[in-house]
Amino acid sequence: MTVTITSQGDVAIVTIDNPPVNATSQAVRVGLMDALTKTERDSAVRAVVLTCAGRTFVAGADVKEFDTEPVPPHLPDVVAAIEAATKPWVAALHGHVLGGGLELAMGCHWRVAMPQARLGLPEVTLGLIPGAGGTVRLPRLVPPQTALKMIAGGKPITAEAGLKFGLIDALAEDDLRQTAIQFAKAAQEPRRSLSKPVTGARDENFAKVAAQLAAKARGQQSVTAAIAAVERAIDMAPEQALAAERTTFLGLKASPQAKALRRLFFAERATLNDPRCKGPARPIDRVGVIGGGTMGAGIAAACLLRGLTVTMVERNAESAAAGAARLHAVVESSAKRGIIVDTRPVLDRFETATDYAALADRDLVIEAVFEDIDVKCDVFRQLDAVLRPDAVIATNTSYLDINTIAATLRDPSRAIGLHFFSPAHIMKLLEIALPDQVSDDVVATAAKLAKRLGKIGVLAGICDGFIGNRIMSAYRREADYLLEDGASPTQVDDAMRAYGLPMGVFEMQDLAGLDIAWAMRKRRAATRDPTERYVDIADQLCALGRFGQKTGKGWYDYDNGMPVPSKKVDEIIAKARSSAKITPRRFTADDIMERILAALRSEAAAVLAEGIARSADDINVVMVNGYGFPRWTGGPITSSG
Ligand code: T1G
Ligand code: NAD
Repeated sequence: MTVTITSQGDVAIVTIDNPPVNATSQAVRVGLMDALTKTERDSAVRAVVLTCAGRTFVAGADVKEFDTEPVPPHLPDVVAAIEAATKPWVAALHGHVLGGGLELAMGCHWRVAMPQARLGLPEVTLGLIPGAGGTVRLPRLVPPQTALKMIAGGKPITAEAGLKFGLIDALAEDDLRQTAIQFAKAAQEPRRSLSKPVTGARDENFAKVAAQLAAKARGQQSVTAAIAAVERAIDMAPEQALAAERTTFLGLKASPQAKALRRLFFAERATLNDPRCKGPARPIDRVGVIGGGTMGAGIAAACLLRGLTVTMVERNAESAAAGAARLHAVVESSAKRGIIVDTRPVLDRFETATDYAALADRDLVIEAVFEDIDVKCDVFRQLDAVLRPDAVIATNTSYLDINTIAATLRDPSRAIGLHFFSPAHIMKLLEIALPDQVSDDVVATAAKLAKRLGKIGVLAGICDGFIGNRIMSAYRREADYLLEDGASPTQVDDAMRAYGLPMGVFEMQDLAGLDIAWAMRKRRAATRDPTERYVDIADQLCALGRFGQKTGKGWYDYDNGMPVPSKKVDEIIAKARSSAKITPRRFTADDIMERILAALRSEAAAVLAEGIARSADDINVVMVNGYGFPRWTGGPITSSG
C-alpha cells in the first residue's frame, strides 16, 4: 500500500510509502484522496499528520508520468481537497521537500520540518512551472521576492529559512513524527494558505529580481513563465491565478524544452547502468592524490567534502605546502558557500607527504601530475612499488593514452582513467575512461566513487580526448576555419553565447590558456594528417607569447581584465586568409552556429560509432555537464535548435 493510515490517540497518521522518493504517482494521489475521505468521516479523528516513509518527504510529482495524459485525481485537486478539509492537517517534512511535495505540504494547514530538510519548487529545471498551486500559495507564505527566486530560480531553501519566512511552523529537534503529533493535538482548526493575503507587493526590488532571473534564463522559456505566474499570484484572485497556472503548466509540459529536460534528467541517472558498474566494488574510503596543483587540490577537496580521507603526495616539501594551501583555500570557500559548516573535521582527514610510502594503506590513488607521459608513467611505477595489490590506480590525464600508462603496472587491470573537470570540487561531470585490460570490479569501484562524490560518471573508451574534449576539439577546429573564412573571434564568441553556451571558444581558450593546446599540437605535429585543413593562427599567437588572460593578451587584448578585440590578432587573421588565398565572406550568427553544431555532431557521431561513448544520451550528458551546452536543448544530439 502506498498510502496507509495509523493513529495515535485522536490523531490520524497518513503515511506515503512510494520509494525511492515518494513521488506523487497516481496510486499515491488515489491513496491520499481515500485517506482524506476516511479521516473526514471518522469522528474519532480530530487532526491528521501527513508523513512519508523512507529518506525523504515527497520529492515531487512523478516525472515518469509526464509523457502520458494526466490521470485523475490530479495533484492540484488533491492539494485543494486537503486544504478544504474540516480537520487540521499537519505535514511532517524531512529530506527533499520539492515540487509537488512542497505543494502538498502547502495544502496542509501546518508544517513541521527536520532542520536538514530542504524546501523547493525546482520545476523550472524541468522546463515547467509548479502545476499544483505552488505559484499561488508560496507568495502567501513567504515574501514575494523569495517566492520569485524559489520558483523562477528553482533553488531550494533550508528549513531554517522556511521557519524564518513562515513557510514552516516549527522545527523538530529529534522525533519528527512525535513533534508533528503534538502540533496536531494543539492545532485548533484548519489554517488555509489560499485564504492568506500575498505577503507583499510587486515593488522595485521584485522587478529587479525578476529582471535578473529573466536575464540568466537565456533561452529557457520556463523561467519567464514562472516569473509571470508569480506576478499573477500577486495581481489576481487565487482561483484565477490557479487556473492560469494549470494552463501554463500543461502547455509547458508538452513543450520541446520540457521534453528535452526530462530526457536529460533520466539520462543523467542512467549513465552508470552498465552491468560492469553494478558488480562488487573495492573500498574507496582512503584516497591518495598525486600532485597538488589545480586538479590535484580540487580532486582532494572533492573527496574530503564527501567524507573520504586524503593523503596528497607532492614532489617536495615546498610543492606539498603549496598544494595544501590550495586545498585549504578550496575547503574554506566551501564553508563560506555553506556547503560545509566547519572546516576542521574535513581538514582533519587530510595530510600531505613527499614519500610515496605514505600511500601504503590507500584504497585508491589518483594521479594529477603534469600532462607528460614520462612523468605519469614514472608516477605509476612508483605507485606500483608501494601500494597494496588491491589498490586501484587512476590517472586524471586529459589527452594521454591510458593503455600506455597502465602498461607500466605489473597488474594493468587495476588502472583506470578518472577525468575530472576543473574546478574538480564543483563540476559534476566525471569521465570514467576504460583501458583495454581494466577489470570489472575496478570499473564498479570508479562508479561507486562517482556516486560517493555526487558526480555524474560517464563511461568512455580510450581515444584522444575521450568524449568531451575530443568533441570540443572538433568544434574548436571549425571555429578556426571560420576565422580563416571571414568571421572574427568576437562574432564566433557572440554567436555561441547567443545560442546559450556560457562563453565562446575563443574566450574559453583565453581563460584556460592557449599554451596547453599549443603544446599538444606541437607534440602531434609529426603525426598530423597532412590532408586535413590546418589553421595556424593560434600557433602564431602562442609564438608571440599571447597565451590569453594569464599573459594579458590572447585572442583578445585585456584592458583591466576586460577583453577587447585585438588589432594584432586581426592582422594575423588577415595574413592567414591571404596566404590561404581565401576571400573572406560575411557570416551571420546562425551561419556560425550551423557550422559549429555540424562539426560537433559529426565528431559525436564518430565517437558513438567507435564505441567511445555508449549512447547519444551519454554524449548529451557530457556536453551539458562538462561544456555548458544549454540544458533546455537536451544536449547537441537531440536538440533541434
Ligand atoms: N519523479 C520520478 N522519479 C524520480 C523523481 C521524480 N520527481 N525524483 C527522483 N526520481 C528517481 C530518480 O530517477 C532515481 O531513479 C531515484 O529517484 C533517485 O534519484 C506538479 C510538476 C530528490 C534531490 O524536480 O532532485 O513536482 O535511477 O539519483 O541524488 O508542480 O532525485 O534510482 O531508478 O536523483 O538522492 C519536481 C527531482 C518534479 C526533484 C534526490 N521535483 N529529483 O537526489 O537521488 S515536477 C524535482 C531530485 C513537479 C509539480 C511538478 C533528486 C533528489 P533510479 P537521484 P538523489
Ligand atoms: P598543475 O601543473 O597545476 O599541477 C601538477 C602538479 O603535479 C604540480 O603541483 C606538480 O608539483 C605535481 N607533480 C609533478 N610531478 C610530480 C610527481 N612526480 N610526484 C608528485 N607530484 C608531481 O596541472 P593541473 O592543471 O592540475 O593538471 C594535472 C593533470 O590533470 C594533467 O594531466 C591535466 O591534463 C589534467 N587535467 C587538467 C584539467 C585542467 O583544466 N587544468 C582538467 C582535467 C584534467
